[in-house]
Amino acid sequence: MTKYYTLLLALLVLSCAKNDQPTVTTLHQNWEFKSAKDTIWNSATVPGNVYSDLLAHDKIPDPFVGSNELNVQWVPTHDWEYKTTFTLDEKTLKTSNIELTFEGLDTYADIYLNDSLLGKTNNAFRTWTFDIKPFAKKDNAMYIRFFKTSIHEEKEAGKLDYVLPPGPRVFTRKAQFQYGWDWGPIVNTSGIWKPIKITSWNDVKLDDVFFKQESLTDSLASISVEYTITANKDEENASFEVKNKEFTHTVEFPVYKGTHTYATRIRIQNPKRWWTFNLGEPHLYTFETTLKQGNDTKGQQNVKVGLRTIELIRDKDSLGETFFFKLNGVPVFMKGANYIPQHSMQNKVTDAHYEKLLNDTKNANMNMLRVWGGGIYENDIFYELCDEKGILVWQDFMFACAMYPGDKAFLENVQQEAIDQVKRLRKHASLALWCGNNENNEAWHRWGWQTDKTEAQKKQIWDDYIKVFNRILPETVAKYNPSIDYWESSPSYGRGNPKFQFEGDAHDWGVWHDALPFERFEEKVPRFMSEFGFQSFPSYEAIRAFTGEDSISINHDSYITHQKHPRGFNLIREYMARDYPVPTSGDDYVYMSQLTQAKGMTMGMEAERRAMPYCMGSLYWQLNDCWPVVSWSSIDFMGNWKALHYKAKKSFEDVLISSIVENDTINTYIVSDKLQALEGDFTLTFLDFNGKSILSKKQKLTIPANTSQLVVKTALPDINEKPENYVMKAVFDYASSSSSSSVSVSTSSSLFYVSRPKDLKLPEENISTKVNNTNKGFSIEVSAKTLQKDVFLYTKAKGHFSDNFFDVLPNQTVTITFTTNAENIDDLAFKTLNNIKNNSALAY
Ligand code: BMA
Repeated sequence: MTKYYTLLLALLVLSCAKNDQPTVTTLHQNWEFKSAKDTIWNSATVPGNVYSDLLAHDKIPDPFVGSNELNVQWVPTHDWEYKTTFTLDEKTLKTSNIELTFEGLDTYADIYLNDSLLGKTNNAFRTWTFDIKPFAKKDNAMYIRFFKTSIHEEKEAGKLDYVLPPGPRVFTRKAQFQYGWDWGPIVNTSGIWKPIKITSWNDVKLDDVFFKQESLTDSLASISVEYTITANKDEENASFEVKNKEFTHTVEFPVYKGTHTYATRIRIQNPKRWWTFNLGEPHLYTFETTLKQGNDTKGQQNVKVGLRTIELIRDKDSLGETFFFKLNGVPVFMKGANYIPQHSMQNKVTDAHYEKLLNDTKNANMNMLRVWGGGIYENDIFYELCDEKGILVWQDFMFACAMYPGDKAFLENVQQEAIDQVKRLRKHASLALWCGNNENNEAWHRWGWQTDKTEAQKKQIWDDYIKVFNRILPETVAKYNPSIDYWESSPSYGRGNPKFQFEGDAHDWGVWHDALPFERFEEKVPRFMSEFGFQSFPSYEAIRAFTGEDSISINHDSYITHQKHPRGFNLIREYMARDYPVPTSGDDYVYMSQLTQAKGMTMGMEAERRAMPYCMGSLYWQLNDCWPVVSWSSIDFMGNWKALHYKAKKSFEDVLISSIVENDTINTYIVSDKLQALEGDFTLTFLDFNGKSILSKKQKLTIPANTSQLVVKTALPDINEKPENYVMKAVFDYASSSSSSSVSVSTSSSLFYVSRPKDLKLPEENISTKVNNTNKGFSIEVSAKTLQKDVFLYTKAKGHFSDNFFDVLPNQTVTITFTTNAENIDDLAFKTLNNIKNNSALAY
């Protein structure tokens, strides 16, 4: 009988349980926009920005095509107005709280609801929430006026008796690259660039949940679950539940009026750690958290949590100071690149773009990206995908190459921005470092910015720097995200200070900006290279996109805007001529520029990896583009891999065979990021270009875990052939020594040429290709009787080659897949270094 009543009671209680969570709706419909100087309203897309709205109505030409960028510069000289109408139903109007949240407004905006001024905004990186209960009606009208940034910038500049370098952008908290960069157009957007939400709720609301890892050992993880609640009044009883597959943890607690953060502790026995994908599994726990009052659910959030420790280790040593990351206690060499925004108009970046770019990152064996400080704090999806894929993130605060103001209003604004962003991003297992800024410190001390300033002005500017980067930002990180290290500025030293080689992180622009030979990368290896780069032309597709012409031109008018670096073309040519034939035709030249970039950059990556543990990071400049352009990127705006991305994939493999000629000797290294020792057979074969073996060596090797080791020395005279006539093939067949129960053998290999590519006596091109259909596109068999160097396959069909810019050894067949939706690739063509003729007289 008692059982029966208990069951009945339980059913009764359950049937009374109600879902009383806040109602959240987006406010993205019916928007219209116009210039404040205009009278006619046109439809607008929200989230969006004024450029994409103008484009949609053919009011501006596409700024990415030709030199149109120059013709759209009137846009930020106007104020822009946006408006919409919306209705609220009875139920919403009856709730005790109605809030309006803008996740991002770009930038200076006055917001009106039903003719009442709700508020003014001045920071595109902050979230703005307004209580709209007093203004809300059944039928509502919203109006936002965005003021041109120059109004504020001129006003603030006028308050100072000095000019803050490099110019007005320092006064406005928005993406700095939109004022123009040496790879990006001036597209100074304004508008509602992130979602708008209306949230209505009664009594209590669950605002936020943060799983703060307190301690982590192999046997136990202790986590403080911090949950933030807003309540209209003190409430007696509420409960907070944390649930996953293994357990349910519930706490009862009284709720206090206002917004407060409460905490409860959970423990996980034998926790599974989160690792980067190359060292383990990026394991994420999923928790369901629920706020209840009685039986009513007041809020619910599902949270993914990765358990790991990550530390930046800076220890003084005999040479300087270390700079490396320990993940779960293990020193990890960071391989990766610098990431910039994917589009000048952020609303055009879809989830699919994030997915593709981060897959491309992982596929190139990169375990870290640096989110560079001149762009944006990325959208949640970026970090969620990094968590899932096991890619670490070095996160800059959004300050770059500038000296910023230090007045009270600016500092308060920055403070709030930092709180918003740190609280949002601290939830991600991928987050490895907070860095104050990009190159501000370096710029102030070495870019001649102090010359026109008085002592008092210099003091003021530097004091203001200290306030932001040595006080506000590190204190915010220490308060809200104490488990993550803060680094004041990247780099610690630029190439102008000899210390760059011995301590901290380095941006070495000796190659490129100082036109030093690529060998510089081998001569001066720093502790952690956080930027180094070299430009190339993008894909034919990207070039066609901005020239509007089918033939591939390297001297079209549109390069006035699509090559932003004043000496860019000269530098590309100068370096090309050092190593490669300088071709006559545009399409050959583009191909050669990509090979030049890939050669120099991989020389850097491999020198840095060979130098581990002295050097523990190689992040090149730059992963991607924000428009079609000649730049330092390895993936162009259309998503095509340049030669660099294919070759970086190889140079970043966990087990790398890398060689260098020193004192007439080829020194061959094996660099292993694996956490187990490796054992196997190592073979070196020197082949002439017809396939004849000149010299061959074989030996057994054991490579300790996580190390770089010189394994073979080969004196050049012993090879008994001129270097322009042979290639060295190295193969390491290995098993990891701890995996004896299920021994799986892996192979690493590399090809190495002693001569510069232009000096090689390559045979004539003799490639044959065979194309077959597959279920995802095509497979292409590439065969040759003699050595074919840097074979580049291309077609107008949109798709991805599994490998490209590869060498085919004599009598070898290489099978490449081309993933595409295209029905045919009848136009498939190839280039090879073997048939490119030098024309050093080429003018462009
Ligand atoms: C680095 C970056 C960028 C710039 C790049 C190439 O210093 O931080 O500012 O685009 O150099 O010049």
